[in-house]
Order: sequence, then C-alpha cells, then structure tokens
Amino acid sequence: MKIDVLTLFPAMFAGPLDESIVKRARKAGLLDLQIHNLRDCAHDRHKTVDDRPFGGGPGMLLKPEPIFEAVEKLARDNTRVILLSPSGRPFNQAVARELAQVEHLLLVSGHYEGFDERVREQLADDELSIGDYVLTNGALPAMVIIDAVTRLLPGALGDDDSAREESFSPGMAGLEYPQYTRPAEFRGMKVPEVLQSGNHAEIARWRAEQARLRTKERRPDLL
Ligand code: 4FV
Repeated sequence: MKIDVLTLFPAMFAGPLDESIVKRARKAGLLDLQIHNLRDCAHDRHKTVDDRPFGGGPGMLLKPEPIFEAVEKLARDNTRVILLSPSGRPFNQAVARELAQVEHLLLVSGHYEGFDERVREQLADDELSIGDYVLTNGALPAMVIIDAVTRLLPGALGDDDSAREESFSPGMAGLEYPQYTRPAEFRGMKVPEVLQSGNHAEIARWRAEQARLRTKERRPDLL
C-alpha cells in the first residue's frame, strides 16, 4: 500500500510511525509512506497557505491553490483522496478494513478553520473524522488512520489471526472479552477457572457471553 500525507506539520509524523508494527510494515515494504509539506506548494514570498474567510468570521482557511497543486502532483487513477475534518464520516474499524483494500491513499490534513469548499467539491473522494472533538490540526487524525489501516495489511501483524478476533472485527459485533495471562493468581486475584480448563467449547461460550455483557454494559449502540 502507498500512503501520501499532505500536512503543514511534517515533523509531527516523526516518531509515532517509526516504531513497532508500522515501522516493521514500512521496512518490509508492505507500506510506502511519504509525508509532504503543503507549504512547498505555496510559491509567493511568504509561502502563504491560508487566508481570511469571505463573508467574514473568525480564523483563517486553507487556500485552494497549494492543495490543488499538491493533489494534482501526487494523485493517480487508483488514488483515494481523503480530507480529514470534524465534518467527515466517522472513521471506525469497518472503514479501516475498507481503506486497507485501497492501493493508494492521499490524506489531506486540515488546519485553521478548515478547507476552502472548492477543495472538498473538486478534489475529495472521501472525508473522514476520527471523532466529535476539534483538534489543532489534522496530523493526529492522519496518524490514527495510518496506524489502524497498516495493522490490517496482510503480514503486518505477527499473527494475522489477532486482527480477526478483536473488538469491532467482523466476527465480533462488539467489544472484546476479558483476557488474562500468567500468573494464574496475583495478589489473591484468580484467573477464571474456565480459562484454565482446556475445555475449548466451554471457553468459547464464556468468552462470547463476556463479550456480549461488556458490550451491552458499555456500548449498547454496537449491539
Ligand atoms: C479532525 C477530527 C479535527 C479541525 C480544525 C483541524 C481540526 C483544524 N480531523 N477528525 N476530529 N480537525 O478536529 O479529523 O482544521
């Protein structure tokens, strides 16, 4: 998979995507990730990328010209251009699975009060929000999406199974069941007997029931 990111804060991407599973996926050639500074597509003396909103109002907006130039330079026929903003459709595990099938993603990170509407009308194939809150810019949303999608790439996770049986995965319509590892007793707290029984049918029943209870309790909206 190829992912290009357009941002005003390329330095924010150093770190989170250079560790663990994403780092390994990049090294293994499963992911080709390139970060591009939007300001490189502003050619006036001050490299201007923002301006005041027509009709007045607070704050500044991202100008169309630098974004059009960058997208037209980076996008191919198989590219899905995705704007990141609070007014996008909710990003979730199902969307992550969908994006993991796409050959080339071009993520356009917002800043200031957002984008000139012509960017949305003319360039965006999709618009995603990572949650109903307002961030200082779209860099973190881009990293969240890259992380969630990369771990779904075949071969990215040590054991691909772990992506199959987890919260929000197709087989599990909700939250995950409780899990335990050694020691079997810690400060008087015992691991449920059923999990040490070796009775896999019984263990599967217990886990399904626990997942249902936890989902009903915490996220009935998922049921
Ligand atoms: C956001 C979100 C988000 C809004 C103003 C950047 C900020 C600034 N992006 N999901 N929530 N973006 O808060 O994706 O433009």
